[in-house]
Amino acid sequence: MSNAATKEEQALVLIKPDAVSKSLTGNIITMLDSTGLKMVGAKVVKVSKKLAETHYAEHKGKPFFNSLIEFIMGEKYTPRVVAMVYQGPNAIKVLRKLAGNTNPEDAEFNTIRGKYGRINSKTKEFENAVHISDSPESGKREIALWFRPEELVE
Ligand code: FUP
Repeated sequence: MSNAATKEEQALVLIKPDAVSKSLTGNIITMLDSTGLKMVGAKVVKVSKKLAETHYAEHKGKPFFNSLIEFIMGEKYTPRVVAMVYQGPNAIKVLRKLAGNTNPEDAEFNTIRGKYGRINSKTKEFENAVHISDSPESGKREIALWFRPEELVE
């Protein structure tokens, strides 16, 4: 019997180059783990142009697309992205609430983006620390892009 209240889901979580550069990886993982969800995959990735453009395909053509690609490829800070998969009941909803608003200036202070995100005063870009899949379907699509099945320990 399916039960929406306890749906087991997987989400791709990325700690982006801004947060990795600020040595926030540990703090962010502590916040992610405090949800009670289970980390089933983790690695450091240097993001290729192909991976960046496929991951952000839905934003192709938007004014911020090119800077988004450069940002996740590490051309502004470090080329290190920490990629993880979290799993558990309602993982997407729980993690996106914890991440906070896409615009870090609008994010609640107790969220990851509220604590650690900023709008870059020079470039006006959102440096919002994390990416979280926005639906179970995008979770599946994104996890398949970033991880091989044998890299996940469920
Ligand atoms: P989110 O699902 O919260 O990560 O947000 P989106 O998928 O809408 O956006 C992905 C990334 O595009 C954001 F993390 C930052 C960037 N973005 C902008 O720079 N400006 C915008 O207006 C919207 C998104």
